[in-house]
Amino acid sequence: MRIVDLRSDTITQPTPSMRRAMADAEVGDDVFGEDPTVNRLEEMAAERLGKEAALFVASGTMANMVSLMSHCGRGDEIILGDRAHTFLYEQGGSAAIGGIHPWTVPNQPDGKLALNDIEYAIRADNDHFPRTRLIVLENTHNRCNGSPLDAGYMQAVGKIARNHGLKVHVDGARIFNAATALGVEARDLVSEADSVTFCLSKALAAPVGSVVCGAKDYIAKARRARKVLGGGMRQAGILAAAGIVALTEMVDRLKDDHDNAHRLAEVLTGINGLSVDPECAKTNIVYINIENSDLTSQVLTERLNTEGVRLLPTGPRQMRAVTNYHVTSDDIEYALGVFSKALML
Ligand code: TLP
Repeated sequence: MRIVDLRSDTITQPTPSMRRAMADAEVGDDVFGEDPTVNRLEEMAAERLGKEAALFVASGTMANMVSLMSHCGRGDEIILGDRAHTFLYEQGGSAAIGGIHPWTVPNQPDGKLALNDIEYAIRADNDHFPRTRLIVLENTHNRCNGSPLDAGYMQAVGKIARNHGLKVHVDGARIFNAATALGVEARDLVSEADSVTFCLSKALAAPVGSVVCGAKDYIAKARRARKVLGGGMRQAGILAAAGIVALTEMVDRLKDDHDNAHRLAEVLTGINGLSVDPECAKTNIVYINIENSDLTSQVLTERLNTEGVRLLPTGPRQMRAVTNYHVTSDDIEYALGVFSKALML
């Protein structure tokens, strides 16, 4: 059966060139700092994001955890969006593991935090309060239609942070999607950020891994945090080799994923019983709402799945489609046909 897997871009399999690079990778013990392939990936990543140094870690969740632990001590507070991945989907690790208190402010539909909401959330120096240390942004914003946050906004948040002696962390799991959609370099989006993480294992199709980028002394702290979380990997060059291919060969093709997402949104919005805002499909993520109250996302995704089209239910009447490396424009047309059929049942 034809499969069109739109559940996530995390489902992507390593490309043939990644598999070759992994097989041939020169490796060493990375906890000793002796893995040449990991070192090369870290240098490349730092350069791409305009930072001094970088650290290869196991996952996006670990990248965020390590970053937060390196900025904050126990009892410190972070300001982040109420739809942030770090808040919703990382087991509350910042509090559970780092002792870090989250203050959430509402994410706007485009993934931004209103600047006056950020200002309002910054604590005064008072014995009753935790100490505000960090503002966390997500770019692109997964739960807000995969929206890219533009450089002007990122700079405005950076300015607030500097005025109050705070740091800025960017969960840039899909920062290259943001840069592609906005027609800028990824480094231009994070020039004001003290740390930025990005995922190799999502839209860039590597099998494993994320990278934390920042100043040299910050990355030295992050290396310690990674170790205590059990993330010191040894001959990790096998994985980093795929990451190098991800950075060199997979960034330029992201526009195809965005075009496919836009096409999907554009046609689905015209189908009776569904609502999608094609204006919101700026990167590779599309949220589809079911307007017909008798139909649940569980039932509709099961119907689609019987014809090989896989989506993720994200609410009782909401589903998510994420275009990715394995999905062609032809697959999108096929998926659209399956949607029409499934809604007629
Ligand atoms: N997102 C996954 C799921 O967890 C929802 C997905 O399929 O989109 N930051 C952002 C913005 C993410 O979207 C994700 C993963 C992470 C961090 C965590 O990355 P991993 O899964 O590598 O720990």
